[in-house]
Amino acid sequence: MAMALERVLITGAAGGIGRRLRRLLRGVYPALRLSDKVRPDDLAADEDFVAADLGDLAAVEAALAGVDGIVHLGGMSVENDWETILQANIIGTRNLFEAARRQGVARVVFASSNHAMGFYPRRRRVGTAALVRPDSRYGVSKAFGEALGALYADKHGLRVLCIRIGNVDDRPVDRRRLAIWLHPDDLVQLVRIGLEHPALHYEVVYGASDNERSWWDNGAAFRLGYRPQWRAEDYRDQALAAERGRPPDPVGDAMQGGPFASAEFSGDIERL
Ligand code: 15L
Repeated sequence: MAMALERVLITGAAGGIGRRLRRLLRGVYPALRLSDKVRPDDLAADEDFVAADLGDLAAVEAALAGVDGIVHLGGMSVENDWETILQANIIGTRNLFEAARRQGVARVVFASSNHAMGFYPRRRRVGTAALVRPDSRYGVSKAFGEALGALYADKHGLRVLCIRIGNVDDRPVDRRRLAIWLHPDDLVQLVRIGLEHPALHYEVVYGASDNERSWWDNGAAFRLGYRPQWRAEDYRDQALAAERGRPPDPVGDAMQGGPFASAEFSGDIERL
């Protein structure tokens, strides 16, 4: 039996995934609140929006007053300098979980990323029990968010689902994305598991559609009832065509994180 939630908050509502999700979750829960640093330019008159900078704990707490479930998409969604990652993703995520605890929020769905595991080679199949191997400062911040989620679940009783999102788009756009693509409908399915599954305590799952080339073992998601409806291979020809003429990237092409792994690389490729 699914748990009934009254009010759900989406942070990062003005971002790429946030914009899609707020349309797809409209009407699913009695009330949907949106938050971001800036007001989305396409906000409808009947949408409930609260501006909040994730770096400001009091503002975050105010944004999630009266909420019983959160989909936390806010923060930096790509690599950046340490200071930016520290503020947006480390302090920001700490503020989010701490505000959730203070306000008695029951559930948090944390948008983690494949980049928490991006330094695993593509030839290796990884599940959620493997050690984290971030490919970037951004990936480290996502691993931190997952650890924080575990702490708030174990110590304070929140129910937390961390989704290591691959790449959310209408279709997979290149070879790497054929392995990690996540259709928005399948993302909604995972988010709803996080917000509604009655037995959820703390889980990490991969956010991927039904991708033949996937290098992830997503048993944890399947055990929670996830049944992806979209197949990356249906878009194979277009995705592979986009690769033509692309210069080789020895590190990025071998690692799951792709360009996030090869950016600023000064390590030993033989030891990876
Ligand atoms: C991510 O985590 C990013 O948010 C997204 O912009 C993509 O770059 C994606 O990973 C990816 O790995 O393709």
